[in-house]
Amino acid sequence: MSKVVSDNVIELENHRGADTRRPDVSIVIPVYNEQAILSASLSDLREKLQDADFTYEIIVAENGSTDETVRIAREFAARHPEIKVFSVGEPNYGRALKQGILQARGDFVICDEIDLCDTDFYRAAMQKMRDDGYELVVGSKRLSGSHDRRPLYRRAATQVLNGMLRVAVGFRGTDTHGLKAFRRDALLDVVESCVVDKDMFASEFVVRTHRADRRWIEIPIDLVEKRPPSVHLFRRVPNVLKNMVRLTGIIRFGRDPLPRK
Ligand SMILES: Nc1nc2c(ncn2[C@@H]2O[C@H](COP(=O)(O)OP(=O)(O)O)[C@@H](O)[C@H]2O)c(=O)[nH]1
Ligand SMILES: [Mg+2]
Repeated sequence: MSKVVSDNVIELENHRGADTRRPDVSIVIPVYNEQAILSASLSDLREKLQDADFTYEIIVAENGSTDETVRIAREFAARHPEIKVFSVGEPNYGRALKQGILQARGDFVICDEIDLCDTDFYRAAMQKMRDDGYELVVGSKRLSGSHDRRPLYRRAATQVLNGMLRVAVGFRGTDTHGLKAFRRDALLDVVESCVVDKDMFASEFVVRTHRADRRWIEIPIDLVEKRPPSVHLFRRVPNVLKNMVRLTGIIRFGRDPLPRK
């Protein structure tokens, strides 16, 4: 089992394995009940990264799966030292992503999803960070030049979320979920300052980066998912709304209107 060192720090299962050099890039992938595609996706990703001009680790950030995900991930990590796995607690996308980022050792962090594994984004984002000095690169589904192949109701949901974020916390971009890449040193303080979890952590991170006037940019992506989402959109709505209220209170008024007990 992974060892929980403190609330935000988890010791990864094979962090102390053979591969002790710090990689250029840490790829953080939250996973939940992904037994159907996990092994094939990780194999495919390793293959696509064979000619990358950076070294990397892949951090599989699991929580709450009830299927074979954890066993498959551990077996994979046992065979490949650049793959790390941790698995702690209840299903919570934002918490897994944040913990994965806090464990990352690379100069750059790329946040991906197991149904995407978009290495074209990695290359484009690395160029923006290394050559043009950007600190955060968001892969946006909503820019001109992007292709969003999801069903209409999910594209509409992204627009509704963006609209709420614009009104509530002054969001200035076109997307907060999904693919992101950033310079770890430059944005670790922003990650640490985030307070909401689940689906809204990713939005809070992007919004706080904008508000802190860091160097950010959005680039278009071609979004092709390997399968529909594991948790239905409508089941996520109550938490998104609750965390939107919390985020608004904290960012605009410096106070959590729904403090946790
Ligand atoms: N650790 C963790 N990962 C999750 C959870 N829910 C979704 N994920 C992962 O987050 C990524 C995106 O999830 P997906 O179901 O495709 O939802 P989408 O972002 O709306 O497309 C995938 O890699 C999922 O396995 C969760 O509760 N915990
Ligand atoms: Mg998806």
